[in-house]
Amino acid sequence: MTKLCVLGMGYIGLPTALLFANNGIEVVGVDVNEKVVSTLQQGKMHFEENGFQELLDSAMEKESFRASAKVEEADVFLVAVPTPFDTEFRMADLKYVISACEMVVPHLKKGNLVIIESTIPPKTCEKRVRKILELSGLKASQDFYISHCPERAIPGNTLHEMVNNDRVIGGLDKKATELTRDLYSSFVKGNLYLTTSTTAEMIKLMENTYRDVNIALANELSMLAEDYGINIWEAIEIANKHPRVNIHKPGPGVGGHCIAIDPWFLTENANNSSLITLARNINDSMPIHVLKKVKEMVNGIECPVITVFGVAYKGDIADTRATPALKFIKLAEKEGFTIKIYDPFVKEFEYPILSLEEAVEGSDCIVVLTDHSMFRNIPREEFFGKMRNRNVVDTRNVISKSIIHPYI
Ligand code: SAJ
Repeated sequence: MTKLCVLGMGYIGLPTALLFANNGIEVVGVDVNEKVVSTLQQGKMHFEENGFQELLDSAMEKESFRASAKVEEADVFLVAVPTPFDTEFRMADLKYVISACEMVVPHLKKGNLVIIESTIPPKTCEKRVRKILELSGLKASQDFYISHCPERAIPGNTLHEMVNNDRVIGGLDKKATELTRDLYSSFVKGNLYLTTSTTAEMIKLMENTYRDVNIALANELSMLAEDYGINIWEAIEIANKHPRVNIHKPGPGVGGHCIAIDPWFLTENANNSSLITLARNINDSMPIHVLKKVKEMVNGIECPVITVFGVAYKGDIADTRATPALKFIKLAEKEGFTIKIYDPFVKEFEYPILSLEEAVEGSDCIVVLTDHSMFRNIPREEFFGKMRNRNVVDTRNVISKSIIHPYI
């Protein structure tokens, strides 16, 4: 039986480890956070996502998964640690990837395969990862193998996408690519596309940059549409009937740990990247634009109270990482506005989360920042509750027109 050691028991590393463990691989899940390790050792998840607990239960039952604070000898090492964004230099911060690779070095043996799933700038496997692992005295592509297999699953539907999405596998050499393909074939039902490590690194960043640039375009079009006094949502819907047009959705900006960050990993080495940079700046500035609209709505009201609907970075999830709502709230506070928040999914946030009733009581404007589907079904009386002034700014087009008409 192949033995796999997964470094990083987070949103990606843990479900990946559990999928392997449920498909004939012996897995050790390693994390530097002792609390995470002890929670997993007790058979419990340290965060919530659909289907994860069941997968953990079944792997524990099969005795094919165990959590540990220490890396140990294995046939394959899989690195799935975060790659934070270095805000000062606008580049990828590889500290966790580097330290995970350093932890593998003392255990590396001939014939081992090391897979990096973490998102990394092009050439990282070839230059950085290889150099660290060769400190073991072994030679890459001769004694051991390195590949990149970027994750592509969307938060909120992780398990389904991990199993069913096509994947990209890029090795430093052909053998690394083939060994990685054979391993992932154990649970991936989608196609496995084989390429080089640098191409795989580039593909992952291109995918998220494509989305970011397209969202920026949608945001720019929505601001133009406001100037022309037209409904951008209707315009996009009709434009997208064209067989070769797919305009994305405008909104209050881009959040999450991927799309708002990954484009910078591409531009860190480029001289000629003005489009990607411009798109990032447009998306980052959207909370300022939303605040401008709110200010117009509450103009003339003394000490306005603003109710934020949704602080998750996107609909139907509890994740608030890099949410554009936070920037909006901070800017609105600077304006002297009182902020009340309603989010039926989010339990932990920098600001208190209120019930719907409390959040709308005394409010002068509801601003919808997240497209939670349940926002569509709130009855009109509960939606407005005891608001002081019935103003609504819906940045996501989620509130039914029959509710907010004729207020916007
Ligand atoms: N958003 C818009 N308009 C849109 C689409 C999204 O404003 O038309 C906003 C969302 O509200 C959210 C942000 O963009 O704030 C990102 O959301 P998302 O659903 O586009 O993506 P993520 O960050 O949850 O996951 C992405 C996915 N990448 C792509 O779809 C190309 C996922 O497949 C990746 O695995 C993930 O990044 C990752 O880890 O890289």
